[in-house]
Amino acid sequence: MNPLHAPSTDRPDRTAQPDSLVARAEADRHRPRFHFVSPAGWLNDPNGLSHWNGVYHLFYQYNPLKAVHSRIHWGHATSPDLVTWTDAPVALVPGDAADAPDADGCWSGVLVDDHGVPTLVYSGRRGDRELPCVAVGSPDLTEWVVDAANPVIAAPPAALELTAFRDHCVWPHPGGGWRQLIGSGIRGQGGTALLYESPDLRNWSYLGPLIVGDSGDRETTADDWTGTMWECVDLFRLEATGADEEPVDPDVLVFSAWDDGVTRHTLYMTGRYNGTRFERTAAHRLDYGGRYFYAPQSTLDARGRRVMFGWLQEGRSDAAAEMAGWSGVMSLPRLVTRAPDGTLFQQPVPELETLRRDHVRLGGFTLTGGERRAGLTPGDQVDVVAELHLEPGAEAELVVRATDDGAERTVIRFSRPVDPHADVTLELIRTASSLDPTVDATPRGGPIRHADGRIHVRALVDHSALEIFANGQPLACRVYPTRSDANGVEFAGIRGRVRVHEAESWRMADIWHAPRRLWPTP
Ligand code: DQQ
Repeated sequence: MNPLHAPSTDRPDRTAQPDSLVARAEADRHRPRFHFVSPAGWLNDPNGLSHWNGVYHLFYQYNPLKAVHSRIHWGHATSPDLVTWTDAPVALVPGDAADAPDADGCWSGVLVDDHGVPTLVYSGRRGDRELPCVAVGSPDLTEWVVDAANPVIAAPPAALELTAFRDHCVWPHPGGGWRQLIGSGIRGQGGTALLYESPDLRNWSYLGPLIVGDSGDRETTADDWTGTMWECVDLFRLEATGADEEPVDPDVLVFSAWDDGVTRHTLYMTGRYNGTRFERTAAHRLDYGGRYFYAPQSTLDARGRRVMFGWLQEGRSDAAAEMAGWSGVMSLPRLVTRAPDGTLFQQPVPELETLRRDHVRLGGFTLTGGERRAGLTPGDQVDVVAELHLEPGAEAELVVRATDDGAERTVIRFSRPVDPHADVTLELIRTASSLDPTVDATPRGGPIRHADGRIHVRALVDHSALEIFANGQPLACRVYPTRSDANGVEFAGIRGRVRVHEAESWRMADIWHAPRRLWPTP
């Protein structure tokens, strides 16, 4: 049937797939209830993120057959509000014919509005090669037909020795036509984003590398190492909030640093896109969870907000995920703005507050070394917000998913150095998060900007998914407590004096109510 392989609703095997995989996934206590997850099977990157005719569309890398990364499809869900989601039919299915350009998978890509025609640009995988492909959608975005001319770029630029060539960022060029970035890496140099132009999304001319990283400028173990290939490049303009003048570095280039099959972490550069090159000002870590917030994609919604999702990878073994029947969590949608220092400021979209239930508020209190304070909503599905003030030299913890005896506890620690001008350090300590010795317990963390030791912290706990925001700096991670009573939430003073001005918490409501299908119908 290829190269024009049919829209997903006509494929013969889809209803035959046992929805018992869904039942298995739903039975897993580690499965989040207010984050987006696939019906079952495997989920990785967000794709095609868009706000189309007032509806948010989230596509994602999906294997409905098994919780393993293999023969990837594009799952699809819609939302009126970024909170609740309705499954839509699987959008892209790997081509049937052995020589189809996407016979071995429909890898990551984007959705663009081609003069009213919804159009996907994605990486078709065949063998161990990925090449750009295009698919055109019905007006309601539920049916997709791949282009007869796929792949629309026959090969990577011949003059370059590349480590990989995949993932797309596509935007309309102000002068007409389109521009595209494809993630790549130049052997012996570093990651890169290759720039192309096209009049029609089908015929592309190579313009050159937008910017090339230097994989030799850091230890390969550094948490800001730029890797040997950049996956899922995302270029967008973000004006400084409230600034009168245009900033010198209005543009942001997000990429996921990859190395020889290993997903390392996500970074971003601030700078200026001048039409052919990206003039970089600075580079930063996007999320202190490292690989736990990977391959993000963002879109501008109708309200002019930059909304971003990322993939929260698993922290348990492949075998454990496969046994559970599902793998991969989509992050909560984040609003991305600029902090006054030019770095990104990230916070969950305010719409998520509609899920809050059973409010508990603790008035101000002071913690000194050794003191503990409980009283917030316990649970494996909670939203906790606190305003802390750490004096120089002080250290305090917010502990979540804790058993009464402390056998399991996940510790979010803030330490302020004695030097009052130094950053506060955020650490996520997972050594006691789980009694299961096979789950990842490596530490995560990073520096937090602050004014006089003030930290606004928000921790969203959703079973195995944990997202922390401290003064707009995020840390996403995964935890797998084994005990059903690992629900406690408390503050602990470690040293010095810490004032908690206010602390609040809520139980978060489920977003999933109706049974889900591996192959959703319209
Ligand atoms: N995941 C996709 C690729 C991308 C990677 C494959 C990033 O397109 O480079 O599922 O996680």
